[in-house]
Amino acid sequence: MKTEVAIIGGGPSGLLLSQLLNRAGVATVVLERASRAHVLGRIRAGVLESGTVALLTEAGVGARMMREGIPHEGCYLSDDDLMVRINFHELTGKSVMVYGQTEVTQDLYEAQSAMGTTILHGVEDVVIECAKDSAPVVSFLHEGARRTLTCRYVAGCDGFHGVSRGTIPAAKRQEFERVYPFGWLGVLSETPPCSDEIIYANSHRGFALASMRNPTLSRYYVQVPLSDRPEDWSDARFWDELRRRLPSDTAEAMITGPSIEKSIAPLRSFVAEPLRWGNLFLVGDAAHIVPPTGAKGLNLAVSDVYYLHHALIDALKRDDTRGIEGYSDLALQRIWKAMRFSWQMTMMLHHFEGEDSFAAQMRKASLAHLARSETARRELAENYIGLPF
Ligand code: FAS
Ligand code: PHB
Repeated sequence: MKTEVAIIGGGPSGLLLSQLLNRAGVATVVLERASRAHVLGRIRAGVLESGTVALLTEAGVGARMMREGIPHEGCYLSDDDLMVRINFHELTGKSVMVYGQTEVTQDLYEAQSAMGTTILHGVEDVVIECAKDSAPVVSFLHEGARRTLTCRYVAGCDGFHGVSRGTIPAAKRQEFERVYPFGWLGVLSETPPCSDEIIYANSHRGFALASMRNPTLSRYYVQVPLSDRPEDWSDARFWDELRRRLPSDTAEAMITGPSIEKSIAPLRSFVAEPLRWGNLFLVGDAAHIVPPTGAKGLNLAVSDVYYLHHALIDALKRDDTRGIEGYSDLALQRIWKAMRFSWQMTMMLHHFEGEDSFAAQMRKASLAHLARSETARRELAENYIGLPF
C-alpha cells in the first residue's frame, strides 16, 4: 500500500486530520486498532472551545453540532454554597459548545465514509520504520496478514498508549509528568441536568462536576481515591455524595436516575517533546495528557491538528516545508499554556489527601478572589474558551 500521509489512530485527532487533508486533496490511510463501534462507545469529553467549533465547521462536519450542540456563555465555580459565574461572553465575547466527543467522532466517521477515505479497523502490531530520514514504512497486521504502507509522512494520533511516541528514541525525547493522587468517577444518566451551565464544585469533601450532553442526558463526576473501582459505587452512593459536594439548593432540586455509564478516569498532566522526529509527527493524546478539569484534552488534540494539517498541505501541495519544520515548537507553545491552565484548575478545585489547613484556605481564597475580581474571571474565561491558535 502507498499513500501520502499514514495516520495511526482513528480517534478524533486522526479522523479530523484525515478529513482536513482529504478535503485539500492529500491522500491518507488511517490505521485504527479498535472497531468503529468500540471507538464510538467511549464516553469522554463534552466541551468544545470556540476554535474547535470553527475547525470542525471548516472541515465540513459542523452541521449536526450546530443543530444539536448547546452553546454555553458561562460556567459556575462553587465552594460549598458560594457560586461564582464566569460569564465567558461578557468577558471575552466568545462561548463554548457542549457537544460530546462521541458525537464529534460519529460525525467524522460519517463524513469520512462519504468521502470514501481509507480507514482500516482491527489493525494490530503497528511498527513505524525509516521515519527519521527517509520515506516512512508502516507495517501492521490486518485480517491475519502482515501488510506494509509506504508514505511521505506519518501522523501519530494513537493516544497515550499508542506506538508513535515510543518510535522516537528515548534519548531524543523529554517527558514532563504530574500524576494526581485521585481520579474522576463519571456517571452518565438519562436525567435533566441540574444546572443550565456546567458547575465545577470545590467542597470540603472533594471535587464534583455537573455537566450534560443534552437537555435529557446529564454527565456528573466526583473526585475519588485512585484505589476506588466503579463497582464500589452504587448509584445511590454516587448521588448522595454528589449532592453533598454541590451547592445545597442545586443539590435539593437535582433529579437523579439510573446510571447508564459509570467509569473512573485517572488524572495526569503529561507532555512529550519534541512532537516531530523526521517525518513522524505526534498529535493529541499521543503527545500530551491534561486533567479534564480544564476541558482541554480533546481541544488540544484539535489544536495540534490545526497546525499539522496546514503544515502537511504546504509541504505536499506547495513544496513549502516551513510548517513541518516549525510544527513542534508552534504546537508546544499552545500545549504548555493549556497544560498550565488545566493544572491550575485541578489544584484550585481538588482536595489532596493529607493536605494541611493552609492548602484548603488557599482554595477558598482563590474562589473568593474570583467572586470579587473581574480581572481574575476574565483570565479564567480567556483560557477556558480557548486561547487563539
Ligand atoms: P484517542 O485516545 O481518543 O484516540 C487514539 C486512537 O488510537 C484510539 O481510537 C485507539 O484505539 C487508537 N490506537 C491506540 N494505539 C493504537 C495502535 N497501536 N495502532 C492503531 N491504533 C491505535 N478530554 C476532555 O476534554 N474532557 C473530558 O472530560 C475527558 N474525559 C476523558 C476520559 C477518559 C477515560 C479519557 C481516556 C480521556 C478523556 N479526555 C477528556 C481526553 C480525551 O477526550 C482525549 O483528549 C481525546 O480522546 C484525544 O483524542 P486523540 O488524540 O484522537 O486520542
Ligand atoms: C464533560 O461534560 O464530560 C466535561 C465537562 C467539562 C470538563 C470535563 C468534562 O472540564
